[in-house]
Amino acid sequence: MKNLKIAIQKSGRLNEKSVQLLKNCGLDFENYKSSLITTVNNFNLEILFLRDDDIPGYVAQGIADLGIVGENVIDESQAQVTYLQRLGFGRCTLKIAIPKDSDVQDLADLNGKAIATSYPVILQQFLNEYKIQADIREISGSVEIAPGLGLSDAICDIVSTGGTLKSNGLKPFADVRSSEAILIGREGLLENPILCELLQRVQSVLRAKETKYVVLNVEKINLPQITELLHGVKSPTVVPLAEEGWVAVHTVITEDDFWDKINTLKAAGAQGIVVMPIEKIIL
Ligand code: PRT
Ligand code: ZN
Repeated sequence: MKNLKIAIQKSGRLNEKSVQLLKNCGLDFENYKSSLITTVNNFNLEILFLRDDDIPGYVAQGIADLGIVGENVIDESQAQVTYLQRLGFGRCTLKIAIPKDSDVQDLADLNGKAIATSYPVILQQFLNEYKIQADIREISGSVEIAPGLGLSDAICDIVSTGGTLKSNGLKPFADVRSSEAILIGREGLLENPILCELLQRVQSVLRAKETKYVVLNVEKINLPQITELLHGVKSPTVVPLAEEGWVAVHTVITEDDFWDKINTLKAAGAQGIVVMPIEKIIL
């Protein structure tokens, strides 16, 4: 069968997690920083290492079959690609930010103002939506310094912690769109058996990331209460301990209500709680 090609970022914020995701899917490959392409030894896949901006276009043109890239970059490129899977990393928000002492108070105040950005397409769509006429100044990097240099009244840029804004005397003003890394594919690829296998593996890795394997000890008399609390998980495994009257309970807990559940389990008599990461969950 013909190999598929997946494009991932060569270096930058998405590189490490993209490589890690593919490795967690059981793919064996050398991550040579100097090469642009590598072949996976145990799967019908080649990996292309590209600048993130090039990935949507490569996938839309069919030069790569798949890609891992931020939604912000996909939208800005306007490339026609299929969203296959949200990946849960590279989370950030494209925001409009203004100098701390700016007179801009609501969106309408942006009328007639200059906004510096590397995302002119997305910003224009946002301004159109709110019927704002502003002057978009496209710059390719270090957007945060534009107001300080007198190049613009505001900026529109990616924010994650907000530290960069703060250190440049800016404050967030409006959210334009949120973004995370996405697995994209070229159109018409969905039936491909290599993709189906890869998607299944990616999803099992993501599912595992949201869950933890928990082992706890409990006195037998408290067991009904503990199993009741674990309602929602397929019946937990219960193993007798050497100490008379005690058992170990093995179960899986989801990340979102993790601490609540641990605390109620403790209150119900759970002791010696051990929490372990799960590598994969195959349904
Ligand atoms: O070289 P190449 O073109 O491939 O990479 P790049 O330099 O264009 O992109 P890169 O590696 O910086 O980011 C890749 C993707 O990561 C982006 O397209 C986003 O989808 C996502 N991402 C997540 C971020 C951030 N968080 C982020 N914080 N991209 C950029 N930033 C920058 C932002 O531009 C600003 O300069 O970080 C700064 C703000 O960070 P905070 O934490 O100070 O708010
Ligand atoms: Zn880039």
